[in-house]
Amino acid sequence: MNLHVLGAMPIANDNYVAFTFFIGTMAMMAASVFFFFELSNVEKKWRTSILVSGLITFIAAVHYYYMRGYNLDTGESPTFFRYVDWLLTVPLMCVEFYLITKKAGAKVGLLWQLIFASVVMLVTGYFGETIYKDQSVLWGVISGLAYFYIVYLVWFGEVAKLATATSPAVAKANKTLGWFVLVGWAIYPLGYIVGTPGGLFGIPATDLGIGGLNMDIIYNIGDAVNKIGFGLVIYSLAQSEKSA
Ligand SMILES: *C/C=C(C)/C=C/C=C(C)/C=C/C1=C(C)CCCC1(C)C
Repeated sequence: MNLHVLGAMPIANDNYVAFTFFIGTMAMMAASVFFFFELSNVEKKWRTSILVSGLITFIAAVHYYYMRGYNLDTGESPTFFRYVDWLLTVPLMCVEFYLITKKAGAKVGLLWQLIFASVVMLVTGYFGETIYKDQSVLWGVISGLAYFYIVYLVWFGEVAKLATATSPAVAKANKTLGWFVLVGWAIYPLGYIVGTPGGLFGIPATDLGIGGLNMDIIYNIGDAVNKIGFGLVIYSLAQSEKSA
């Protein structure tokens, strides 16, 4: 594979997919610089959380750089890079939940539960998008179950309980992160429905009236909203507790 990773190839005016990969790269890079520089601007107890926010967007920036080149070169979805990126960044988002609730006694076991559910969610989604395309509905449903388990933990389970026990500011931040998981992460199954032949439980995306949308554009929007948004919630939590 000979990728245009240096980006010598121009983006055609009407190539919206390539454009969102380009903007995605820039947005992730800018967000990483922001989080890394702000490390010195937050209290010590928040530094690891802000560092993880920066790592999430930095890992995404590197993957977006490659995905952008791959997509320009082949015109195809960079599914492999996409899932490698998610497999690294989504568990790091789980680490964020663990870090903010650690003070109230979050155990490493809870972190592993979150990470395990996220890996199941992503690996089954990868199966449905690549190896077992014909059974994309089945794999999408299994992935969805793991997704709802994460939603449950954050909204009603151990994470929610610990967040309430930590401090009002952490409880509030956990609520906001919970909305990101419930609404922001729901963007991804939409991309999956649009991009896999099974559609929604066998209804093709075209019949749902969303067939004209592009899977990569939807995933790219999801990543920008969720990776940068997550980091900013953690950042404002750190700022709100600055003088406390
Ligand atoms: C930074 C990347 C993030 C936050 C990625 C999140 C990805 C998901 C929540 C994906 C979920 C999926 C389903 C719930 C069902 C269909 C298959 C997936 C993997 C797209």
